[in-house]
Amino acid sequence: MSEKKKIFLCTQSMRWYGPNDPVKLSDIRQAGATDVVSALHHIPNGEVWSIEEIKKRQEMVAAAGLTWSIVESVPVHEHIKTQTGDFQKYIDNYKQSIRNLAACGIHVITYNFMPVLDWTRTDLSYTMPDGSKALRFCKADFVAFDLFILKRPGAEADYTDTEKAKAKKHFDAMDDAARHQLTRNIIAGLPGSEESFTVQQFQEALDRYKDIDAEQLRKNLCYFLSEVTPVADEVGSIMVIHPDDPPYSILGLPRILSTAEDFRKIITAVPNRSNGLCLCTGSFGVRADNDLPAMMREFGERVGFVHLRSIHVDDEGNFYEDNHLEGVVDMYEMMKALLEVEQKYQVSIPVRPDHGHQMCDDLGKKVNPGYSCVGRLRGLAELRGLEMGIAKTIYGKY
Ligand code: DNO
Repeated sequence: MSEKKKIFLCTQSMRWYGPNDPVKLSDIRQAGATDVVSALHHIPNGEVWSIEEIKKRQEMVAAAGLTWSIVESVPVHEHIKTQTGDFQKYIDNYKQSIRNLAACGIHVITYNFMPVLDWTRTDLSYTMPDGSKALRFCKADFVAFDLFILKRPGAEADYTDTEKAKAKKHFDAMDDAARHQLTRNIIAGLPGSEESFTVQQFQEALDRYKDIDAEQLRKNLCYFLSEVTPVADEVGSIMVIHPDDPPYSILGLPRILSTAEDFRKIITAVPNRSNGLCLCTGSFGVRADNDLPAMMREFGERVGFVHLRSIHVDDEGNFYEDNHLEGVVDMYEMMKALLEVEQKYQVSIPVRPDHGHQMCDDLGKKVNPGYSCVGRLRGLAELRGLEMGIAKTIYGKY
């Protein structure tokens, strides 16, 4: 590499949920991030984000010495996913939001196409050996919810006898409070998901997918993309889709972004350059068949945003969120691939430490699960150090 060539590094960002977030913008600045990932959660799903509202948020962030450069997420209305009701109107509104964001200089838009639920966990305060709290997905608890609380018609057919027996044991061991908590953890909406349900509303929402299989859901996604990506191309923005979390079918729902092959299908159907990926290492990483550094290299420029997180996974499909440099994700190889792509295309890719343990002074505080301050600060600090070590070793600079 010649001395004069510029070295491209990651844009270090952190998520901020807006004025109601218990984490302050000054905390994010002190954590060392330069950029903020945010969304206008107060605007109802499906409505246009006006320039005025975008600017208001942008000014708040700028006043703290930070830049709002990534949206996570402009939510995709359920009617667009199921292609029912007013879906065309919601698509038109989405296009306008893309234009308005671009007019304000915001060009990275995260979204997901997971039916009904965004990300799913069963336990929001799993105690780690060091006393910090992690988010966890326990398969048997999830199956217990499905079979004995939701009582979803046909659910029995989705599980083996062993899984059912284990779920029954877990269910019997829970008191009413534990069952209530489990239900809330699954359907009351984790931070960032724009929907929240009662058990009955939840079953109704699932029923809307009765006749939609993965093939149909993919078609609906590709239709949506064929409408919005020409607008994003025109205004120089990128739409980055977040993978399924967890990366397999749950509750009989179709899933269409759990593997590299899934993303290949989406970009083959809609090759527009703004059809991008939010490479979430924690979501894809739950599957041993996802080679994350290889995905980073293969999808290259289409990776418009990276969530860096690791997980501990066991043989039964349980996982908990691990420290950023531990667990099954090889963060060293991932960061190397990320830096390679940045040099190859001469771009700086935004990354954020995804989630973090609730720890130190945050224990006992009211926090958005996964989004407390200190755990993410630890994550970002570790990731920044890793990046510096690799960049200095390979490119001689940081
Ligand atoms: C969870 C997040 C997701 C993500 C959406 C993107 O912590 O990664 O909620 O923001 O799926 O639309």
